[in-house]
Amino acid sequence: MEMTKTLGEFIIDRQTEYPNATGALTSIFSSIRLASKVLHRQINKAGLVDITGAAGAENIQGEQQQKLDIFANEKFKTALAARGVVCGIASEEEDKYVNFEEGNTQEGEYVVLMDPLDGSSNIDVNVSVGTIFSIYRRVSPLGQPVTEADFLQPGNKQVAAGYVIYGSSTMLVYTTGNGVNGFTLDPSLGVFCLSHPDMQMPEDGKIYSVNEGNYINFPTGVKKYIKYCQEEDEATQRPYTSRYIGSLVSDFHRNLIKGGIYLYPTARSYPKGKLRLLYECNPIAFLAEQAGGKAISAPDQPIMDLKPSELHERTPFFVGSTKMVNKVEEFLREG
Ligand code: AHM
Ligand code: MG
Repeated sequence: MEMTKTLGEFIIDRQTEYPNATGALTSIFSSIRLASKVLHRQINKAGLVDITGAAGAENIQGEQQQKLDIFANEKFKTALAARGVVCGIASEEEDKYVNFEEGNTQEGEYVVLMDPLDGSSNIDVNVSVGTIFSIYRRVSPLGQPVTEADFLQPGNKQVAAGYVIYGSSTMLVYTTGNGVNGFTLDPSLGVFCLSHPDMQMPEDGKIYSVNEGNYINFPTGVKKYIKYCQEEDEATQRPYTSRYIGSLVSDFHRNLIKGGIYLYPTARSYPKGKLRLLYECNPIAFLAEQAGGKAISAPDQPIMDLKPSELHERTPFFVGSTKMVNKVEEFLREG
């Protein structure tokens, strides 16, 4: 077997490209890598955990069995807290941000925002789920307690972002603003290997991904775009193909590789959209743009320019191949 570069080697190589690098980011990636391997192992036996948990969902010590999303949150939190370079995290699973430095004198320069187990409703049916993460430099002074403002930064301030997809194989895909690279876990070695160097999202695509069950309540522009996707036209190779897993990481990952668009507009149950700006949309938007794609919340409104006002803020989300996002933008503009 030809040995490819491991994620660890790749990060060290890249570090020399940044003259003032302190190694802190490398350390954060080590934490993420470790936690994702633990999660990979747990997800792979999720069906078995369900069997043993069936009788009252308690384990042998009489403790309540942890749901996998809580488990994921705890593992990532612990791994990120351990190295002293992250001053706090915000997570879809936590009401408030978590200060890692309470009662100690660490001087973590970075904050991490994450959705530890996105698409967790898919776990019960053995469908892919993911972890999404986003890394920022803190804006509050070092040595002071981390503040909410450290987390409420626009996506264009992200230092790095990525996801782990626990699919037919487990992959870690990330960017530090210098392209997108994908690594596949070799489970027998426990090592992520560079399998998808310099990922590029096709400029155009033929796949649209949306929960069409919400159609009746979609804005008019979105309804028209969906009809456009379904119409026959030889020149543009329509009708397009509809693919929707209901797991953002998996839907985005497929569209990143094959070309496509993912839409989560406003809907009756989600008047502001369903997806979270900080934990889901910003990191995915960063990856999309770094791979040559595009992400908006409305016409002429790039996701990463939005100024967040609260941690769990939601937004409509349109992300994918640039030409497809441009097209939906046209329809949204016309209303
Ligand atoms: P979650 O963070 O509660 O798992 O919700 C986010 C998920 C995304 O992964 C997915 O794209 C979307 O919700 C699916 O929503 P729906 O079931 O409404 O189509
Ligand atoms: Mg989520």
